Amino acid sequence: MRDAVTTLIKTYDLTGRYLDRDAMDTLKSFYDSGLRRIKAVNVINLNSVDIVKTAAAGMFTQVPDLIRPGGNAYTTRRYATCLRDMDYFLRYASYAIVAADTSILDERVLAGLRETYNSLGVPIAPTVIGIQNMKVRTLELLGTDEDYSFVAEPFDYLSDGLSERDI
Ligand SMILES: CCC1=C(C)/C(=C/C2=NC(=C\c3[nH]c(/C=C4\NC(=O)[C@H](C)[C@H]4CC)c(C)c3CCC(=O)O)/C(CCC(=O)O)=C2C)NC1=O
Repeated sequence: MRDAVTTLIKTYDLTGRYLDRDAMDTLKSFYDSGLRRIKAVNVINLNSVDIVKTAAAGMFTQVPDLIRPGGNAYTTRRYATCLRDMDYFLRYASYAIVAADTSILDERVLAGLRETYNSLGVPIAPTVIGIQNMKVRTLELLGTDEDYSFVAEPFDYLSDGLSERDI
């Protein structure tokens, strides 16, 4: 797993360059947003149950067939597994937020997930709705006093990675 600084250094090291003005801008923005990243993750930690529950409730309202007989989240076991998956997405999103880097999502979450979901009949589109609902709820809890726009990134990255849309 990498963070914004190691990713940057790796890029420059590959071509044997000193860090230039662009690199300095990237580093500055990483350090400037550091405290806000920690605050955002703290809010996620304190409200993880709320975020997962609210997002799931929205998802099941938007796609009610999921919890009807024949739906993939029907039965207590599958319902609980669905919420567990959402909790995984949220926890790894919080790691990506402190790292300001999405590589951990490729390595620990997205690798092979689409194939697993396809083989188990877990529908991707509603899962993406659930992930987006978590983003919305997290941003709502954070409020607008400070710039928390970076919070969207890991949720969008997970959504795009699952959908295999171009990112
Ligand atoms: C940390 C990285 C990680 C991830 C992401 C992960 C996901 C993951 N979700 C699974 C199952 C599942 N995932 C879901 C999820 C859903 N069904 C729906 O209808 C909803 C749309 C959705 C919730 C949003 C369900 C219901 C299952 C069980 C499917 C089954 O066993 O039939 C499985 C199969 C094994 C198991 O049941 O545990 C994996 C590996 N495991 C991991 O280790």
